[in-house]
Amino acid sequence: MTIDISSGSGTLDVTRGERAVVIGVDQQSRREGRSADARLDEAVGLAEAIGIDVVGQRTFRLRSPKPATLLGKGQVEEIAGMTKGNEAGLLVVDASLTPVQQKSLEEQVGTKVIDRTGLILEIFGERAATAEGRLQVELAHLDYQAGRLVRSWTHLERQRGGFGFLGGPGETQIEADRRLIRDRMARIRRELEQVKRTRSLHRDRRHRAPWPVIALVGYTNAGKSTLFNRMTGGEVLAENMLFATLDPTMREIRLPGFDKAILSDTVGFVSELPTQLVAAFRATLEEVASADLLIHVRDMAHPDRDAQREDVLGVLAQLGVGAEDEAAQPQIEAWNKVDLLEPEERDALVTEAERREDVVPISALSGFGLDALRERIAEQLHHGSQLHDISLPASDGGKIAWLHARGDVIEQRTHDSEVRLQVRLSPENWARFQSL
Ligand SMILES: Nc1nc2c(ncn2[C@@H]2O[C@H](COP(=O)(O)OP(=O)(O)OP(=O)(O)O)[C@@H](O)[C@H]2O)c(=O)[nH]1
Ligand SMILES: [Mg+2]
Repeated sequence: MTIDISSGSGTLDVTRGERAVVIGVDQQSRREGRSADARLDEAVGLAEAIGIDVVGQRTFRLRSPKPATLLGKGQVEEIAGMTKGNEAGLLVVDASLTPVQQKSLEEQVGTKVIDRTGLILEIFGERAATAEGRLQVELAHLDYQAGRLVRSWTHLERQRGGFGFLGGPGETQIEADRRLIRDRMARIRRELEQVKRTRSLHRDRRHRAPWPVIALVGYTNAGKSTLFNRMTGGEVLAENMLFATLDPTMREIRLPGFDKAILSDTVGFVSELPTQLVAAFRATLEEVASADLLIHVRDMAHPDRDAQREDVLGVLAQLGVGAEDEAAQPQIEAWNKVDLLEPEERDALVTEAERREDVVPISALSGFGLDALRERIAEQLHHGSQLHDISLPASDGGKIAWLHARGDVIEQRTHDSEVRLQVRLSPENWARFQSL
């Protein structure tokens, strides 16, 4: 793998229209509850999301992973036959490859090879549209490369027969590369800090208004942007393409009983999201963390809908907005795409949803269920919120700002050095306020 630190483009040199073979790896222990076919389809979808021309696809079953190539010898030969026969210049392996495995496969198959993490980084690198998004992707990418350098370095040491050998030419080069990467990462982190400061100014301004914020979350391609457009009259890109949305978008929506509310469309989640990206997108998903309500949009017509739900909850937990968190915001599940279901299954879901408070069956495409969803959102936002009379020293600007951010400040009066506020707060926020 070549490392081009100067360009800062954050790509692994995959070109649009490149002919590729996509390989699924069926390991019994991995990604439980998913069908191998749906998994392979998702990997093909990821490849197509950056314009790769998928000319062959197949899942290989793996009994025991081989350290050198992951797949067995015969399997690697078959794959080489597939890439040759299809004139493919790229092999996408839907698994996590060690640097050594990636390199050996490149040699034995005779094409470039990228793994799932590399593929997802490619997509994010191509899609990120805002300055912050681009910086975060680049950071994630450098982190990925740095990891690869460290590992190939220990590999080289092993080849040289232990740790006693210092100062070899290979090591010097790798050390130099690592320092370049570290420097560049430090610079990006500083730039990100700057961007974040600007953004939080914007957010403070927004939050000072007592409008509730609702964030759409969900697996990629679940229909978040379609729902967002339906509810806001907006024109966000909604496409049958994985990771169509990368940067969050906010817009005003109308809700019964509210002057105004803000809906936020966000990046979709995917299983085995590279850890570098979870860290990198935490900031982008601050919209989610600071929202008053989450709507988890689910594609109920997808065969792996339950495994996808687990993935989404897992990522939310990693972001610190998991359901286990006591102070977590309420969540509603929007059971989307019910128009695609057989009538019996649709009826069964509708019946189940009627019994539950936290679920609304919808079709973002046809508009079915959207009025019910609006009502449920309004109910949840009002649910249990109460008026509190709070007195604070006028010097406590932090807490006063917090109340404006989290609550609906009805009245605020200053007497000498004391500020009296009348604030409507949800029980969660009241508990949070008391522990400030
Ligand atoms: N049949 C049907 N298709 C839907 C429905 N909602 C969305 N879709 C389709 O699903 C695909 C994905 O929709 P998006 O709104 O882009 O999904 P997303 O969740 O924003 O996806 P990412 O931004 O990639 O995470 C599009 O082809 C939509 O037309 C629905 O209720 N029924
Ligand atoms: Mg979207």
